[in-house]
Amino acid sequence: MRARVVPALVLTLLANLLVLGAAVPRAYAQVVGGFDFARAEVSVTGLQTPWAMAFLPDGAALVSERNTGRVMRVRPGQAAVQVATVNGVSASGESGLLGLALSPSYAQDGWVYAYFTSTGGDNRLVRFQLTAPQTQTVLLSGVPSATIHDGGRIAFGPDGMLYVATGDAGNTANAQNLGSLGGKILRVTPTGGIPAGNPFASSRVWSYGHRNVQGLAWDEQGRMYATEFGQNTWDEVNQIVAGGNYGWPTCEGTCSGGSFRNPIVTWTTAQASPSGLAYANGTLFAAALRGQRLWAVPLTSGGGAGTPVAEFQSAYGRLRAVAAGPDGWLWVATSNRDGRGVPVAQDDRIIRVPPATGGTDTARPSAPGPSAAGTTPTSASPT
Ligand SMILES: [Ca+2]
Repeated sequence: MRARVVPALVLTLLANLLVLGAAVPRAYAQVVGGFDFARAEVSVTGLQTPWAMAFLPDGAALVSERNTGRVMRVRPGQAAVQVATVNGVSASGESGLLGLALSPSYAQDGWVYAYFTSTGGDNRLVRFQLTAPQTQTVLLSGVPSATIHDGGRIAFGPDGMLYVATGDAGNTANAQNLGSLGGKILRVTPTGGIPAGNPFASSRVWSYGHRNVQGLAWDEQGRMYATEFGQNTWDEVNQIVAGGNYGWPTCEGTCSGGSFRNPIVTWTTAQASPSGLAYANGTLFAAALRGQRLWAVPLTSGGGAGTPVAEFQSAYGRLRAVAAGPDGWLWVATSNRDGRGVPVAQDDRIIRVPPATGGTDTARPSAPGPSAAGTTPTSASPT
């Protein structure tokens, strides 16, 4: 009797699944990580290689432009306004004006932090206030620079310290050299000093063995994550711990038997080449350059990764930055004018994705149009 009932049940279930599958609207399938990708909007256009976004108390975003050295203020549906220029930016290849962050107490102190490749031949960190934007104080200098692998993301952690992602600057030996600031994630005080609690004595180094880190994010439990570009094979998302050695240049991707920390996610460099990273709703969002997509990575309760889901695949071209906005929307910036993309007239753009539960927005009816897919690699290891 059971033997007959079970197949019948299975058939009924299968039939229901087929019907459901046919009835499920496309929009439903595009709700990922709490955001409704079917309702994404192009909110800002006409930027020149935006690299980082940081939100002001009034909801506008400051955006760094890599090649111009400009800091722009943007609001959805409005033209971008230049509010500062970072002094002494040297932009070449992947280098230039990169990371941007606001003080956690911005409303009181007004500090804007920027990380850039300088005409002095290093990568450095400065801060300034928008009321006197040309008065810029160098907080940290001497980070190795090159036309490739400059890292560049900066972000304040939940501990109030500033984290600075660097790259090996094309010299792989920097990554394992604790005396070099290259190939590291650094942790510094809001004035660039060495905070209490760093893992190595008298050092700004928080983690090492990195090739090129351009994305930093923290989950609700304060766990830290970073994206990292692989060389030819494996890109990585790592959970970052104090003093951790993430393997480069000995290990790319996952390696067994060593003392290195393995990534929680790997992708081929064609699938990803991940730059910016954001966290929202139990999910990491990684902006992929060469992969031309936004990866959503669900996190497990233990801080590991579930199965990543790709959104925006080839819809907007190369993606550089992603941030969870104070408006509840997910903000994503393109990088189609960086010399490796195929820009459309509106580029570069910021696309916003509304939260899945509501977020009716009437101000910006702009319809996103897919851009031309494909890139023209200009270096041996393009990202
Ligand atoms: Ca690694």
